[in-house]
Amino acid sequence: MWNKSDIDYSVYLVTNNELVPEGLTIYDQVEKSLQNGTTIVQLREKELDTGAFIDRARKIHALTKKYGVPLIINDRVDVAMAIDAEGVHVGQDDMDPVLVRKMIGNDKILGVSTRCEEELMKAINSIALIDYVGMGTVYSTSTKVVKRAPLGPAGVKELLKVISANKPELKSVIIGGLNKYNIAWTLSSCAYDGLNTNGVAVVSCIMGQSDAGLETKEILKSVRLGYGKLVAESPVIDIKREPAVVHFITNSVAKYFSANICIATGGSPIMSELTDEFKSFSKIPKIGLVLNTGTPTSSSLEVYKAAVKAYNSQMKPIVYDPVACGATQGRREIMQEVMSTGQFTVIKGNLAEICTIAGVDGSNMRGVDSVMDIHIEKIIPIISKLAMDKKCVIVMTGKTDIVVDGIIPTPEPRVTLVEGGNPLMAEITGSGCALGGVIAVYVASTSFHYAYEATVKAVTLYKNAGYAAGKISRGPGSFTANFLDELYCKK
Ligand code: 3NM
Ligand code: MG
Repeated sequence: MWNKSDIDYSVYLVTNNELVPEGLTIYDQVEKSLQNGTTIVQLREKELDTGAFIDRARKIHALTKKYGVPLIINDRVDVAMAIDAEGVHVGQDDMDPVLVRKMIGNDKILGVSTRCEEELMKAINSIALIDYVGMGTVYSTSTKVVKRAPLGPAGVKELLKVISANKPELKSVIIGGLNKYNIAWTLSSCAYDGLNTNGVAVVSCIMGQSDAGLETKEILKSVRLGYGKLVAESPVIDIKREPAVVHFITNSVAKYFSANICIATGGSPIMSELTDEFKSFSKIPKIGLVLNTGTPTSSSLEVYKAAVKAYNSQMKPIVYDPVACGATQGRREIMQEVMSTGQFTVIKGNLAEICTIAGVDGSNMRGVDSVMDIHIEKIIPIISKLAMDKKCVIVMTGKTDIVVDGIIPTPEPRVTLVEGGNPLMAEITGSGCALGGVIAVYVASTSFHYAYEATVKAVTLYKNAGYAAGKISRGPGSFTANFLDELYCKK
């Protein structure tokens, strides 16, 4: 018999048979995940006929029982009753929770999906004795078609406030686009405001992985870090008080200039491509990585991947600059490999680079306007979608820099256009690359939750310094010196 108040919702695995990699089965995935710390399982089947659904549910139930974990059936009360599962989960368009409760009795777990305050209040006030609510979508997801904008951590916090004000004993889990990288950040953001959800519900980041056991372990670690408020908050970005270290993996042309610019803006640069060091660098408290793939060699990819893994594992920011990533097939492949290795905090690129990453043709995006060199109304939706999909901040550089927030959509991504600069910036080599370092200084100086604000600050500083330096310079030589001075004085 289950004591409902003791159910551990920390890692709530929702199955999806379609995501299971070739050569593995749903049973392999669920069992490996159970062995490594999943605390509750929901069987979610959208295609199976009733007989096959019951058959699968019985097999999954045998596994969950073996590991002492409750099994929840999505939507189908009859299937849950047929196999005597521990509970049922219903969405807003499924059977009324009051009816579900009548059918399953008071001892079973009943969960309901809620997407907004209104649905949450309905669940709170329901006479169905709902045990927990699922709250989502937190971030964009490709596992399920969702019509509403993601809640983001801010939206989650609003819902958690409603629970704590109206029914603090109601359990909750969050769902949608959660992965081993963003779980700690999301939970710590809630914990910082004294709000706690009971767990994270995940699908693709376990079901779709070749090593579901390892991934479960990492997610559990991320959950614990999040509850432990790992991420120090510093809403005021003060780089003078909180100097950051920037680890540059950057192209050979930009190294010297990037290091100088980094120092001028208050950071300490480290240039290293020695993979053995990455792990220990990534443990430095305020460090950010600039990954600039501008001059790749035949062995660079392994260095890039090792760096992404190291910084992701320590939840440290990465600014990715995919220089000329669309120029050749080789560069395109490097970009795709790097992108699939992990999570980035900021991606910075020009029009062509951002379009390449977004997989769209950028040739019709160029405008003729002298202020904006692009069709802003066409490009913003593309950048916004990319930012949401990749759950990061995107900076598109040009005459006007565009910064878009895909980390904390509220509910639409925030967009800032930054004007300024000077044409001489294009006459000195590495000025675009060095901006990545300034962004890293600012982003590493604050917490993940303020990555957008930090990026806007860095980009604005850069444009302002370029503008001021341009006014007093005769050409690229004096501009370089003046630009460095302006950054140094304005930071
Ligand atoms: N429900 P993943 S989002 C099953 O918002 C489900 O209610 C959602 O999958 C909701 O962890 C979702 O792969 C899918 O992003 C979540
Ligand atoms: Mg449903």
